[in-house]
Order: sequence, then structure tokens, then C-alpha cells
Amino acid sequence: MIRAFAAIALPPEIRESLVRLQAGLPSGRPAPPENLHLTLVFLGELPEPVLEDVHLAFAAIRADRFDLTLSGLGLFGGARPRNLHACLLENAALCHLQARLETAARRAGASPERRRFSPHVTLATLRPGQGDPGPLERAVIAGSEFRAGPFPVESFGLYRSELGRNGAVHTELAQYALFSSQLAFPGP
Ligand code: 2AM
Repeated sequence: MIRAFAAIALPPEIRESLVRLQAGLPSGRPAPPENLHLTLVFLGELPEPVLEDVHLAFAAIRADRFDLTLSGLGLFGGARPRNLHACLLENAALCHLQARLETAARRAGASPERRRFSPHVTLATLRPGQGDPGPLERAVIAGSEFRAGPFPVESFGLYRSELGRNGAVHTELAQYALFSSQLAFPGP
């Protein structure tokens, strides 16, 4: 079985600005820089032949490139926060791509979660109920000014996630190009 997910990788300068942001967080276990990504679909544990079918389905997707902008911070977990993340400006192309991947994964035999897609980049995981959530909430308010991008998204990837003692190790299994449907007229 392979634990896998589809995600958008972030350009180095965007990751750098997120790492700077992580340095000012009051608590939590920061995600290592190489794990900063935008999850599109968490596939869970899949038998290899199913993963192969998911890969073929993803490879058949033709979708347009788009730009993304990170904006502000958020917490998941309500009164017992468990995840601190960077949010994204609303983006219809992103949501459309995500929905297509989820459908493709399901048709290929995977059972991705039906949770509503809430685009985010996890910055730190927190122990729910441990410590005072006040400083975290203040960090989220202070982070409302945070912006990174826009940056172009020209591909998405399929990743393996291996859980270890020191957190998860993510390995790219495949990368899928996005396309430009615009005509490129030559300049003068
Ligand atoms: P995240 O995007 O909030 O960090 C690999 O585990 C990736 O899949 C992580 O980025 C993780 O969350 C995301 N993911 C989504 N749902 C998950 C789940 N139920 N269990 C583990 N990871 C999940």
C-alpha cells in the first residue's frame, strides 16, 4: 500500500517567505520547508495497481495554467487548533482543477475524502488542547497582512507520503503539466 496525495509544489521564493513566517509562530511543529505544498487531493493508502490507475487518470487531464496568491493565515480545529496554515486568494481555476482530480481519482478506484476543499498550505501542526490558543489567534490576526505571489502554477504532482519518527517524508512520483489555451501571437 502506498500513502499518496496530489499537490501543487511552491516556487522557492514563496517557500522562503513561508519559512520566514514560520520563524515568528508562537508554537506548533513547523512543517519542514521541503514539505510546504498545497494539497489538492489526499488519496490515503492505495494498492499499487490503483495508484497506477490514478496516475493514468491524472496524466489524461488537460487543464489550463493559472496564478495563485497566498493571503493571510488560518487555523483548523476551532477552539482546539490543530493546524496553522497560509490561506489562498479565491481562485476558480484551482477549485475546478481540484474537483477534476477528485473525480478522476474516484473513477480510478481511490476513495478520497469528501471533505469540502479548503485550499491551504500547512505551516505548523499543533497539539489540540495543549497550551493557550491566544498567542496563535493573535499570530493569525497579525498574519492577515501576509501576501505571497501571484506565482504561476504550471504543473501539479503525485506524491508518496511516508510517515516516520521525525514526521512525513514526501517523494514526488509523477508530475503533470498544465497548459496554456491562449494563442501566443508573436510580438512586433
Ligand atoms: P495538509 O495539506 O493540511 O498539510 C500528506 O499527508 C498531505 O495530505 C498533507 O499535506 C495533508 O494535510 C494532506 N491530508 C489531507 N487529508 C489528510 C488526512 N486525512 N490524513 C493525512 N493527510 C491528509
